[in-house]
Amino acid sequence: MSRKIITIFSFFVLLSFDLQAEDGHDLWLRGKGTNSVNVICSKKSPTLSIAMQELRQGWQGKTNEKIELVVKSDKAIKGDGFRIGKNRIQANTDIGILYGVYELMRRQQTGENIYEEVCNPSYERRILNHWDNLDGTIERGYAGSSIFWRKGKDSLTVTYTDKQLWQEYARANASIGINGSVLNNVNASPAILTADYLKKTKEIADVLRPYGIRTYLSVNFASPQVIGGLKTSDPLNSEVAQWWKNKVKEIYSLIPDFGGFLVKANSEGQPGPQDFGRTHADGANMLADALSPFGGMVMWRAFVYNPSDEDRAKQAYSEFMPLDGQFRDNVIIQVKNGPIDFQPREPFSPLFGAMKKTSVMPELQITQEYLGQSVHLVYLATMWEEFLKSDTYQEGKGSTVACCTDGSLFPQKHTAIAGVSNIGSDVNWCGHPFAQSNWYAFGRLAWNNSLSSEQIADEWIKLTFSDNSGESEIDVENSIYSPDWQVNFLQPVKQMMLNSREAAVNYMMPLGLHHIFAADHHYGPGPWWAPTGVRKDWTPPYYHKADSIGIGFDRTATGSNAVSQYQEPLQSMFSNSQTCPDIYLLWFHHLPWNFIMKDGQTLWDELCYHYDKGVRQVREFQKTWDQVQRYVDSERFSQVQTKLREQCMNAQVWKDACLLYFRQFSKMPFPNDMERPVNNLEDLIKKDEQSRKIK
Ligand code: GCV
Repeated sequence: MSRKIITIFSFFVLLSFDLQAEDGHDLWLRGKGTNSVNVICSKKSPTLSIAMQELRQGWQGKTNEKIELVVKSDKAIKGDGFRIGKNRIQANTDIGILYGVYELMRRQQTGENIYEEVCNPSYERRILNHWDNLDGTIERGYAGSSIFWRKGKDSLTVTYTDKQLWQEYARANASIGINGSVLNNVNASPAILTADYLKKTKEIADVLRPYGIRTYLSVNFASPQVIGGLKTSDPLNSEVAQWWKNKVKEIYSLIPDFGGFLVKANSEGQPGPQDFGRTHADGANMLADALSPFGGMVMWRAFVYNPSDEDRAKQAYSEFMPLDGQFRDNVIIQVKNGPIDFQPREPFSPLFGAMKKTSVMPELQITQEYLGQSVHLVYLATMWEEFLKSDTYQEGKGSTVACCTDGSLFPQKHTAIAGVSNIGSDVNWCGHPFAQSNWYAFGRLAWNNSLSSEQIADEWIKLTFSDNSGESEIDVENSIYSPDWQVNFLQPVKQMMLNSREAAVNYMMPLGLHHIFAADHHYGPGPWWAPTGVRKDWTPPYYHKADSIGIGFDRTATGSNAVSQYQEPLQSMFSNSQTCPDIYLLWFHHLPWNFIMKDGQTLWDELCYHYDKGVRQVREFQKTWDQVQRYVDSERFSQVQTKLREQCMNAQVWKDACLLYFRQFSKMPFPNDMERPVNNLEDLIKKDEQSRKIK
């Protein structure tokens, strides 16, 4: 029987039998080899053994084909990059070979062309930040508990099962090019630097190493006092500096390839150099000096803001710009994508491209703290693509955030990108089957920051949902998926993913609104929440500023003047309500309810239509998903179906809560053709208060 006939036959078999249930644990690495392969490699190492094993167990090329793995330097290949061809992978490093193997296998499975090509990474360091606490909880984690730490007397033991899970974790990361893991929360317990925890860190590092993953730790700036018994943690005190040097030496004696420290200092109650009258540069440089003899890095976060009169969106820039050029070479400033805090949409942080004499790295949030957590289907690559392609204009047109951070525009000593992980102990790692796509997309963009969100979604769907082990959908000879599968599954699911972030923006906070979440949990709406005694910059009215005149935060020269932190022509474009893009309108402007938008609608009507559209978009996602049922195993199908139902109810609550609340100020009617709210504002407020009491 020819392959094509088998494919068609299998397709009908597929229609009549349920696909095998899948728990999602295998992520995008479900492909099984169908053919044998002859792998030749003259060098030996643990990493190369993994590369050979991966090829043998996953080969989907022609049977008995020969493939050569060659570790040999080549000027065209940078860092851990590789040269890929049908029968040969060449790299400067062993890990480069492993990356090449994963690339080759991905292409075999997705039917992408394989021709001779050099693939180099956009960033030297591609890092996951785990906000895992040492008691096993995860700050902003929605997929179970930590895979590294746990509570109680067993917290420091390491079992065979632990090691197996860490290995699976490492493999998944390596398959998408991630090469670093920060193992603990940025709100760091000083205990992480005690001997027992360092011993456990070494055990983790030993498992991650063959997969090319370096281990990093978040550190608490007050550690010299808390665990070292010193009277101060002043970075300019010689005893303090010596304490850190000794600690770093101890770490490297256990973990020779240790990556370095991540530091949250003088932010949200964390200690830092300013507690001793010193600057962020003083603090970062002291740690950098301790790490530098061993090749370690300091990733110093710019997420700083205080309850002052200055607009929160301006504070990181005000704090860090004057320090540009004062940091050691092995310090890199880690900046969140937007100036506030991982909102569904923010303009890029003005620090990107502005700090020209300092290495700067983007921090993205993979875990969906503000995007429906593990309930809402929101594919984040579209947001990250928008961010990376944002033009800062810092060196003229085309100075995108990507170029400003990957070393192509400024001679950054180091380049890096971080993503706050969405991984936990849940069997499918991420809680929502589609949240896996965000982990995947982060890795792919960190490797190649010019990839499109569409291409990444395409790859991910093929790897995650096709039944390629049974040849039922792939014509192996031509590596092409059946037209039916492409038209009726791949296309609609991809479209749903690509629309999902904009849908969330629509039903949560359209037109540049931001941070109108219910307090603490950041899940549902809470535009009303402003109890007395709470920091103003932690309450939604600080951000939406709705009143009888209008809505939005005036960040033009008549307001906080945050626009002045952007380069021209952005400054002028954002300042003028006629030229400011609609997506950022209420981020930069406080506008009257009857302000006329570019499409001729009033601002109030436009707001209503956006909320309404968001709800309708999720209803469409439900229909799309129901229509693809026959292509998905029942376990994952019903999981997603149930979550979409909840997302739809949540979207309705978002719309009703925000519109009913804002209408108290606008006093304008809902547009005639808009679906009416189905909830009462008083009930929604009461429910929100009750949920806080239960907590
Ligand atoms: C780890 C936000 C989150 C906090 C987080 C903080 C940060 O404020 O809500 O949970 O703390 O960002 O990035 O440091």
